[in-house]
Amino acid sequence: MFERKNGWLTAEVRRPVLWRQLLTRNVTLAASISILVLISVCVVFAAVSLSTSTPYTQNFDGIGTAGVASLPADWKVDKQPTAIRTLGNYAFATTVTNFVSGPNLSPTATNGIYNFGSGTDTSGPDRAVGFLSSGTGTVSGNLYTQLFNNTGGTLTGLQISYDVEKYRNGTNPAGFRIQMFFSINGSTWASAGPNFLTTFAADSNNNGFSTAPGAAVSVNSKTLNVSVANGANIYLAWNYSVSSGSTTANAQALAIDNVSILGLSPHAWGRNRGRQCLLLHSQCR
Ligand SMILES: [Ca+2]
Ligand SMILES: [Ca+2]
Repeated sequence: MFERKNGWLTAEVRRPVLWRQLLTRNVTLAASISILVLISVCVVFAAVSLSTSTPYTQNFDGIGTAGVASLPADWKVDKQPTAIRTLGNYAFATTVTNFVSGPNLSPTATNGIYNFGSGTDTSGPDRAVGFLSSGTGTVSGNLYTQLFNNTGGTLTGLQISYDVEKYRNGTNPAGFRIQMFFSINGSTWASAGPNFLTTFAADSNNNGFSTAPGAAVSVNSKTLNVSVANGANIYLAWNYSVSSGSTTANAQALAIDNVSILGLSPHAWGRNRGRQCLLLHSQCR
């Protein structure tokens, strides 16, 4: 029987009840915190993990041959209807392409985001993600990726390689280009500079290529000097657009393929002529 005085539990009975209530509250709180931490970790790790020893690589060959193809994890795309040479926001970008093509891209092809196949068949295994402008649409196309530094130390830069592939000629006199950008938040972007600019001069027609791509230009092991704290994100974006001016008709179709990204750290050791050396300081042991 409970001992009650004027309807209240006595101190002897209330104490264990209070302890039980406190214990239950603490267990609930701890569980809530654990779930929050787990969600936070999942959010933070929803990005490509960088390494200072093994480059992250992406060849897009896993996206398949559908027109509406899902991009690899942590990659996004968008197209700007009116904003030339302009990037969007990673958070609001989409994860799928619009069309499939490859060889023989038509002079009257629809503007948009393309899943391109190389070779003589649009369903070939070597895929690339690219864009085609028209006079009135996809005046910018952007391919984005979100990266995460969990190397345990601050990165002083990224060593980046990729190929820019051309899937259609274009007579636009300004030519088209891919310029890479970077961002710490996915919405405010800075140009990665001339080392990450790939331009194509105007062509004499708007034809595709019987064997695609008709041209490919490599950006090979270029260093992007950017400090990335341990635990921080860094975003990259490849912007496709007319090189200058505001006329976007008669566009060249360009795509990105074979991306490689390595984190650079002053404390990363590598081998040089058989010796262990600090990569950024030429200090060997
Ligand atoms: Ca390719
Ligand atoms: Ca590929």
